Amino acid sequence: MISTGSIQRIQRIDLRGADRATVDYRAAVPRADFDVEAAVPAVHAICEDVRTRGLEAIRELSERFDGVAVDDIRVAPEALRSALERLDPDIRAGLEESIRRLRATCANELERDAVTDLGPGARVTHRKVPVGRVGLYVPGGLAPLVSSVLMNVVPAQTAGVESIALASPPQKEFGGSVHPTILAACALLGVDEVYAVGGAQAIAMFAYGTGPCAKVDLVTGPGNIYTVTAKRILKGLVGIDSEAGPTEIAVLADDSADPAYVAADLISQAEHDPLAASVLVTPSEALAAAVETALEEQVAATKHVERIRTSLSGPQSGIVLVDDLEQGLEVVNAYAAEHLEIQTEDAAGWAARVRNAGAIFVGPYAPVSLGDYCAGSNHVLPTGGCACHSSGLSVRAFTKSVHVVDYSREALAAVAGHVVTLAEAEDLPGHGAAVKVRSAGEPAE
Ligand code: HSO
Ligand code: ZN
Repeated sequence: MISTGSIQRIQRIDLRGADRATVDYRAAVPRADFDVEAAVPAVHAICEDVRTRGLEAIRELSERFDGVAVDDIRVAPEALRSALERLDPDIRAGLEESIRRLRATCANELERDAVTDLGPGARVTHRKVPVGRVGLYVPGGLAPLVSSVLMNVVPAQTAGVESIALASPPQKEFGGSVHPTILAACALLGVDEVYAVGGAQAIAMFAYGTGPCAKVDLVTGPGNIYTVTAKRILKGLVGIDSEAGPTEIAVLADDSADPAYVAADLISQAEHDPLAASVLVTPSEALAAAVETALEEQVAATKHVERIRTSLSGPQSGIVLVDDLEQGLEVVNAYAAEHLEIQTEDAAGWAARVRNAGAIFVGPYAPVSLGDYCAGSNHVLPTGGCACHSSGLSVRAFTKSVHVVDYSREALAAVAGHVVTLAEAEDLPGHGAAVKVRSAGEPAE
């Protein structure tokens, strides 16, 4: 099924004529080698080190992995203030526009309490409660992802989270502090608890409560193999959002798509990481060929050409040829990409039929990079196929719900017989007794 493609070119995967009843589309479209299980032993050792030796371990791990000694892991308030003062005005304007759009969508996502009256005096309320304290992770890595600060903080603030801490790797060139643009974004949003700690040790710090950082209830944010693995290991001790690993883009396109747009969008996500995945799914041989040509031209003109070439020519990227858009839809639903673009005739119609994707971008004027910065949607999204069961960050990710049960004496009496019967059916008579004791001495009806 997998056909040609030299090491330097994007591979082609030909699914035309495949037996749709038996083909395993998930296996046919390969993913990056992002083996969380394989990283567990090393990351477990880091987490244990932080748990048992605390701040001392964090300092040593920062020296080892970030190449910088950090005395005070908490960023001083003055550093946050001065980063904002020195922020380039154009970057500030971009951040403010992004915040404005995110706040608008987040405000609209806020869920009300659901109050249900089940009879006179019988009320159940599904109450929405913000998580108390969250730890937000913002990667440093190959690029300081300042936009990820907004994507984490705005939904948390809109949900009403009272205590927000943020961690990002210490940067050698900034004296072991967090990247100044990230600090400026924190200051812009009023987040003043910021730690210069990266990788698995940051997730462990949040989960255990280490040094000056009190334990959090929930950790969110994207990251590399180490942070994702730490989240998997520490899940339970803390809540986590989805596992967001190397970025992925899938494009479902037909002859109506502009090959220059498709190529540019595939490149935009390949730019993140040599492990990033860029996948085009199309029934059009002509589009596939035109996108290959456009890729050749556009990649040569990019700044991070090596990284992009590695990602596009890697086993996790490819052009998937299908018989028709129906089959293409099956492929993209099975693949469950972090980002899915639909560049077809009637793009909205096809988009409505997608079940699995972290976020869907409809038509020629909704590129993924719009969503990365300024669409008003969130860019912290499930990767690695997790979009079939998980969602991206939103206000809901920072909100819990609790059922509040409020019954009067009469309302309890009205349903007491059923409770007693069901308790007896489960051979748990003590359950029934807890209801009967409340009607003892009441006149029989
Ligand atoms: N595409 C990344 C997010 C990002 N892009 C941040 C640019 N900056 C994962 O959704
Ligand atoms: Zn991006």
